[in-house]
Amino acid sequence: MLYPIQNEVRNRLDLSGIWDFKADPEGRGEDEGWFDGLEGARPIAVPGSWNEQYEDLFNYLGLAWYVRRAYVPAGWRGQRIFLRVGSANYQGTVYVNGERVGSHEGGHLPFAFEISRLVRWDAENTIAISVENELKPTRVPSGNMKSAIGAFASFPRTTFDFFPFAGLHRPVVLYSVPHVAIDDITVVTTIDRSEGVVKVTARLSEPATAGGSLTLSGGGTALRAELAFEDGVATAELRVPNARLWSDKDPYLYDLTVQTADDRYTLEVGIRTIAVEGGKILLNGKPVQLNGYGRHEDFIASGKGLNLPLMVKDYGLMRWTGANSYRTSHYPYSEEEMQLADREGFLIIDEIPAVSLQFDTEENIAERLRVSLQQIDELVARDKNHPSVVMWCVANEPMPRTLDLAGAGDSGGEDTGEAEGKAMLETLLARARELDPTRLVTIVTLMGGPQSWMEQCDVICMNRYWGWYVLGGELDKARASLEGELDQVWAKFGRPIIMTEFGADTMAGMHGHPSVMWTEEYQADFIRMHLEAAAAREFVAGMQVWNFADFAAVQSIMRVGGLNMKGVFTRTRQPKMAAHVLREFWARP
Ligand code: GCB
Repeated sequence: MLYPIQNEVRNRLDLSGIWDFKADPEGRGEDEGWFDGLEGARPIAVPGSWNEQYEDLFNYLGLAWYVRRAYVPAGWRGQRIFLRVGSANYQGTVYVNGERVGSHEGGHLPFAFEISRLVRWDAENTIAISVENELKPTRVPSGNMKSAIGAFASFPRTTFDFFPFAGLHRPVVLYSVPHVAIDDITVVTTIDRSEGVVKVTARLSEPATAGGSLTLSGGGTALRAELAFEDGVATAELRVPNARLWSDKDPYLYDLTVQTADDRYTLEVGIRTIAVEGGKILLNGKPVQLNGYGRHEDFIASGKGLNLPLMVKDYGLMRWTGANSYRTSHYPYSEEEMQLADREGFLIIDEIPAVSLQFDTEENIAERLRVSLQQIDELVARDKNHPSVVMWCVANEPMPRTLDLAGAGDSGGEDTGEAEGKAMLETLLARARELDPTRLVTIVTLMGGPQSWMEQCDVICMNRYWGWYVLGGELDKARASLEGELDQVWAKFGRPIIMTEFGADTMAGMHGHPSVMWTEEYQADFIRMHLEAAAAREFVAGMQVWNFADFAAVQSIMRVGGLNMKGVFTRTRQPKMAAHVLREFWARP
């Protein structure tokens, strides 16, 4: 799943822009041939969520159609042509010139179909994509669960705390490659004293025997190795003397080019290692702290749609607070985000959309396992070459049937689903580790959840809300509970701990002296308390505040105006007092 690029042998045409759009609540489109064009269509922006573009579509999660026409440039003739969708949430189906080409499920990862035989060279081509985002118990993440009925029910009925935005959220691109193309590249870097070792495996689109070359350039270095493809696969190793290592402080990138007789692909490569030793995470053999945020792809009008100016601005704001890290809570972010993270030196915990996994019936669990494994496969395939990605996260807050919030470590004899949960979660961790033994793997755990679910994690990632959902308003007691729990978990596992979430809803502009819940003062005190508790513990390897910015959640009595207000910044990116506290801790000269 190489990112489509433009060079002298590859082409790329971005179809972002205004498309025709029509909702299809009765599912008539396929029978009525909507893929040929939409009657009574309205204009819609791609990328973007439909929910934020039209008021009547705000809560619409059913089927909808996107259509546009495009020429394929004549210069692409003789090459293989693909249509690639960056993200269609949740299920996308592609039609070209009236023919159904294929479908993809899972809302946050790219998919591409070859359309060479369908392309018209002498006329415009009609490209249609239907997208459907129904909430279902078997999907990942799940919705419309029976258990969600009751006082804490939300609308729409998600199992997760963010708005289920729908649509084409990332660019749709046409691209072309030579007949025998470079299909995949895997880069693994290690360090041998002052040398950087770059091991590359390249795969062709055919099991051919062929020659090729590999070059690495940057910082005055230019290295070359021969590639001998057998059965379409070749490997080579380059040793970079006095390598300039990639890190959060110096995110140096080399250019790596794979060249074959017909094709050429260049990607940016950072030489770095990531490991764990005792209570420390080691980047290039040296301890590093992952300070930053849990985030969301979320903004007014664009919804979950790729928003490049916002992305650049957010990196600037994160840096301004001194952050060097974030988690792609709770789904894979755009490829453009990952590229920027490589460039800007952010350390990423890369997460699949397995948020709030529940362990109810055997059939549901089996289906969610299948989808989650698919998402791990696709995520690792997409992101494996990004130096910024240091850890795979295979689940956020899997849910036992009952919670042990007092932390007593027992559930009073009730069946919490611990065994089923453990089996599924360990299968997910094992898959990520098998696909990529060079990175760390983790599960982000829920307050009061079974500790046995952490056993196979390289890093213990904990979401904790001492002082908010538990002991709200009592920060002194909250601190004692937090410290007690951190010390207990460290004593038990002896592994680095990252607090992947801690936060307090805060209404920007609301003040209190003394500070009370929802005021800016309370959030500032809450965050200070957590950072102090962490600073006193060497085994705490990272602190990620929930959340970077206020974001759209679902409607419930917990979410004022449908927003989760735990942002350090407002949804329009103005700092709350807490931002200055973070600067004090993280951005000190
Ligand atoms: C959590 C979830 C996150 C929620 C957050 C909250 O534990 O992982 O998705 O938004 O709590 O604010 O309640």
